Amino acid sequence: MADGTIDSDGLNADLCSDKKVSRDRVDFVREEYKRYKRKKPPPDFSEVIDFQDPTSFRGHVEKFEVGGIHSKFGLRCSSEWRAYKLKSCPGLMFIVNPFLPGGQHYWIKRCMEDFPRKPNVCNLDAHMTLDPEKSVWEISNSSGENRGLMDRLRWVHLGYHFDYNVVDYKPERYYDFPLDLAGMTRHIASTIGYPDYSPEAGIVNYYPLGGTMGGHTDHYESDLSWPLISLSFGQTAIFLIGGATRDIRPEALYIRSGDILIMSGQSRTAFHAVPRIIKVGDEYEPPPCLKWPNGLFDDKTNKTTGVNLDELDVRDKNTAILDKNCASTNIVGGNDTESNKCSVEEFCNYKICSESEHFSFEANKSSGCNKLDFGAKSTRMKSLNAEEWKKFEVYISKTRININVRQVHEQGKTMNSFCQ
Ligand SMILES: O=C(O)CCC(=O)C(=O)O
Repeated sequence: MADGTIDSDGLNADLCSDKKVSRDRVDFVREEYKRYKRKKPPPDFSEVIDFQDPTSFRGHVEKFEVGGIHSKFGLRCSSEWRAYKLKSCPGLMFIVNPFLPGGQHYWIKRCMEDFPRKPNVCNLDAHMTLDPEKSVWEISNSSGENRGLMDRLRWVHLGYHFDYNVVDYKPERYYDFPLDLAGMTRHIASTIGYPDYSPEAGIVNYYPLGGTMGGHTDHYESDLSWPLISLSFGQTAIFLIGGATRDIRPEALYIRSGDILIMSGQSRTAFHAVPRIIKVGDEYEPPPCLKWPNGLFDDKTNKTTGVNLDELDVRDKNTAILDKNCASTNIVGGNDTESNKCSVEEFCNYKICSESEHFSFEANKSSGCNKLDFGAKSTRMKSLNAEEWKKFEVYISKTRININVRQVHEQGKTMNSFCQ
């Protein structure tokens, strides 16, 4: 997380941590940040690396293969991921939207309806006392004086909370890390070579269209050898990634809805920033991959018309576009025939949540830990249907959501091991 959190309307000033660059050295992080933030005249975007068009940036990016035969947590089978490294920044990995149709909808709903609620701490706590029984989303949709509050939400902490006042994590402020998010980020980490990853701390950033995040490094975790996993949904960002010091000129990348960025190795402590959010599509429209009918199908198959969504067999349709070797996850407690027949709405509710419950079972089994339970509360959600999605769609058509997940402690000293 940045010491300077999202800067857009004065709610969170950019307190950009490390501006101490000696006079004779140029602060390229700041220079590039200002360049890409500029409104008039707008910057030239031709140098912004686009992982959707890797051939045009061949000198900068390099494809790498990831193994794996399971499609889990709303993600495609990992052997199908379009995964890249950035040559200038060792350890930085970029996965172009690996979400299955419907997967992004699930995580967006989680970020809007579920994560911004007590006991999680958010930026609004500094300004008001939030109803502990309601999420910010619920308050925002009610008729009271705080109607529209969601537009002022900038960040929410998950799991191990960071305290900006003392600029450190506080062990007494550890709440259950969301089980499903833990499962998904463990799955991602293990796919890229970190099978023992323990997601402990998360920050969900909510960027309005004018939102930015100043240049910073994330170095407060006591063990920096674990990757930072960053998931983005909604509007597109320009993301800057530099090096260990501000006098290394950062490269600019596009991060679009569904993209996953991983900072590991040297890149884990590299300077980075978000100077600009770019509106995609028409005014009240989300990015195409988040429109309800489009979001449920693969654009290659383009089977978006004339299909009864309720009867769609998600797994069959998806396997049609997946590699033949790609097995569907075994769902604990569900018989396979039944899981094959889940409807689109149930995809979120049933598949991802069942996988989370399985994960919780495995996590607890291995740690023998029941007290903190590693976020083992059931995450089963109410059904998400097209009608309900419309409410989320309005918000995501003017917002970028970023979930940033970290392991804080070295292995064996994770929060799991504190619960005796
Ligand atoms: O929004 C992003 O992509 C980056 C967020 C970030 O750098 C942070 O939370 O520290």
